[in-house]
This record gives sequence, structure tokens and C-alpha cells, in this order.
Amino acid sequence: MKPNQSHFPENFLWGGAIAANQAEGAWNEDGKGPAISDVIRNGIVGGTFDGEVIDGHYYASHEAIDFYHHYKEDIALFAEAGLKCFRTSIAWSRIFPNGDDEQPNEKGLQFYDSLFDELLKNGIEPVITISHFEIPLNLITKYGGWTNRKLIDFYERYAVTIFKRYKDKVKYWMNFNEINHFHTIPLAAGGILIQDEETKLQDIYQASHHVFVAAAKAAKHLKEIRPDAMMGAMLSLSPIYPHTCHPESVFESYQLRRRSLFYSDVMIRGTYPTYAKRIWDEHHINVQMADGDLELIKENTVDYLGFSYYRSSTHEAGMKILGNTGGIIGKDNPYLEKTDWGWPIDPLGLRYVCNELYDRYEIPLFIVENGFGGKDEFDKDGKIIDDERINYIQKHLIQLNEAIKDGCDIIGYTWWGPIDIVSAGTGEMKKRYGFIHVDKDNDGKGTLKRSKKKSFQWYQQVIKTNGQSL
Ligand code: BGP
Repeated sequence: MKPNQSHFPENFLWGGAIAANQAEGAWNEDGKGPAISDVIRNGIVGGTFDGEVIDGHYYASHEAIDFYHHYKEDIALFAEAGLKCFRTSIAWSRIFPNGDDEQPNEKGLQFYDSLFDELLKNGIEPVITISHFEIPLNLITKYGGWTNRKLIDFYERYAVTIFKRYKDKVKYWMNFNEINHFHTIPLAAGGILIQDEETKLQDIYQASHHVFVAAAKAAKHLKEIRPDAMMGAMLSLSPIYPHTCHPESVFESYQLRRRSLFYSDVMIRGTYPTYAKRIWDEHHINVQMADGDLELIKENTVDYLGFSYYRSSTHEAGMKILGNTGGIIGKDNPYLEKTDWGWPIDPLGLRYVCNELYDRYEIPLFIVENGFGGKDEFDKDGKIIDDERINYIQKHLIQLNEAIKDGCDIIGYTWWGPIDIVSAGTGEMKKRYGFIHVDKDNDGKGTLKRSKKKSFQWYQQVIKTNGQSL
């Protein structure tokens, strides 16, 4: 890109993003309690829920890449790459091991003090997700997850604790990771154990309401504790294209898309969208609300919209429409190449979605996840030449630059998994996203040694030139 073609703003937040449960490991150290992610086999979100840790089974989150003990060395590499920001989550179960404890776990708090200090020392701005697929297990087994209104109080206590503790270290927050996945992975995203398909949507919308109230309370506290802090929503917002131009296909895709924006509509506009009534009526859903809930939601909206973008999806008339969804692939799109995991590669879709979201909400957008999950091999010289990954990111960043030129206010971009981490969907290590390789395989074997891939230097250049080297 020639200098005059790059439109990334001066203070653009170039970064990387991970989640505690996919990276930290140390699942039962220093007082941490078990979280949902610690008892799912064959995946962090998509596998089998054991309900407790069963001896002899391998749980990918237990060691992960042991970021808990390696963060200093990892942050040194992030700093060398030139990251301006780093997104991670706080593990709720480190701070409140059972979720309903009266007092926080001091050792858990200390860990994040050290982590944030290390980032700041290296000139890297922390961007923090409060809850990323990692609800303390007790809140699920004892209370039934977010379907229970009590979770609002537990989350509020947790949020206030971390806001007070880290107010001088963290400015950028996100309330929940991808809660629109309540519809596709209700257990991992919302601690919702679906007992009965008949009442599934009732449970999901009730849980969603609780999450909206909790998010509003958190936003309110944050502004009181640190007025210049920024609270964001974080959703999975892949665009949905009609598979054909048949009007039914076009209309259903539009309808599906509107419904997949339900969560951002509520958290950004502060009101339930008009289409909610029809969904609720048709599915006999009755959402219980307490006095004052709607006012609270109205008065405490988010400051920016964070979202993940990996791929687009297509919809054909007559395909089952869930009440709402995000991140599904839908019908095969013959125009797009796919990753080894079958995810369609669609850089223009990123420009499309930025324009769509900015037109709808007119608040800053932050791409907090984008990346290429692929298999990496060392070549005969002991190097990983990950040109496919570079290609993927480059094409997406070029489209992001176009979206900025289109007029969208985009404040940052965080590469998903700057260092290889455990895949949320499958629990594999083999599905790698990083520009830093970690020596660990799917069975948990390996030295955990970190090494740079070709994409390390490439991204370093991109950041250094503020996108001009693209
Ligand atoms: C998002 C999640 C992440 C992450 C990513 C990639 O939905 O927020 O936690 O893992 O998807 O998915 P996967 O790890 O399954 O490749």
C-alpha cells in the first residue's frame, strides 16, 4: 500500500487477542476454582460436558500453553512484534473460585496485577474481557447459569472488584465474549444446561435478559470508578448473505441477520428491538423482568462495539432459522476458498460487516478477533513459513483499510491468537493462529517452547508502518 493509501489512524490499536481459559492453564493453582471450560472434553466450548473433573481424561484448558507461568516471556515477544494492545480475559474463577464467594481470592487478583504491569511496562495497552466462555462451574451446577437472576449479583460483585482493583491499569473493557452464541453453544457461553428443546428459547432469552441487566450494571459502575474508561460489547458478527436472489432467500437472510444483531441492538441502543416481540410471541416466550431493568439497560449502553470476524455465511430459504444466531456457516459458498477447518475465507465480508454495523450504530468499532486457524509444519531449516496466514491477514487488513476509507470509525484490530493457543471449538492445539509457535500437540505433549513464525516479522512491519507496508 502506498503511504497515501493507508487510512489507519495514528493511534490505531494494533494488537493480539487471547482468552484466559485457552491460554493460561494452571487451572487449579493459587486458589482458582474450576470453571466450565475445565470440565469440557474434546473442546473448550464444543465438547462433552463432564460436570466435574474426571480422572484420566485430558482437558485442554488445564495446562493450555501455560501462559500463567510464561506470560513474561510471551509479553516480551509481543513487545518485540510491536503490539500496541493485548486483549485477554480475566478468569472469573481465579477471582471468585466458586462464583458466589463473599470475598475475592487475593492470589488471583495479584496474578492480573502482575500481568497488567508487565504489559504496561512494555508499552502495551490491556484490553480486557470480563467473561470469556469461563463461568465458575459452581454457578452452573448450583444455580443453573445465566437463566438464574442471582448471576447478576455475582457478576456485579466480580465486575466491581476488578474495576476497583485495576482502575489505573485498564481503560478498555468488554462485558462478555460473544453472548450471541447463547443460541449455538448455550452451555459454554451462558452456563445454560438445555434440558428440553421445547423450553430452550425461553431459557436463552431469559438468560439474555439477565446478561443485559448485568452488562448495564457493570457499565454504570465502571463509569463511576473510572469515568474515562471504555466499555464495549463483544459479539460474533459474521455477515449472512442470501444464497440465491430468490426473494424468500433474500428476505429470510435479512430476517436472520436482524435477529443476529439482537444483542448489539439492546446493548447499544438501550432498548429491546421491535422484532423481539414477534419472536417471543411465536415461541411463547415470556421474559421475566424486574422493575427498573429496562431503565437500567436504557441508561447504561456500551461505548464501542467489539466483534469477531472470521468468515461469512450464506442462507437459503427454508433452512432452519434459530431464534437468533451468529457464526454459522450455512450453505456452501462456491465463490470462496476455505481453511483446513472448512471456514470460508472472505476478506470483503469484513468491509461489508464494518459498513453494515457502522451505519446501524454509529459508534466506534473494534475488530477484536480475526485470524487464520491452520496446520503449521516446520520446514527443513526448522522454520515455519506460514504464507497462507499472512495472506489471510493481509487481505483482511486491506479491506479494513477500505472500510475506514468508507467512513467507518475503527479503533483497533487484534489478531486472534498471536501465540498458538487451544482451539475453543475443538480443544486442539493443531488448529494454530499464532505468529508465535508453541511446541505442544493435541494430546498435551511438547516442551511449550515458543518460536517465531514468518508472520511474526510480517506483522511487526505492518504495525511499524501503521499499515503502509500492506
Ligand atoms: C471465537 C471465540 C474464541 C476463539 C475463536 C476461534 O468464537 O471467541 O474463543 O477460539 O472463536 O475459534 P476456534 O478456537 O474454535 O478456532
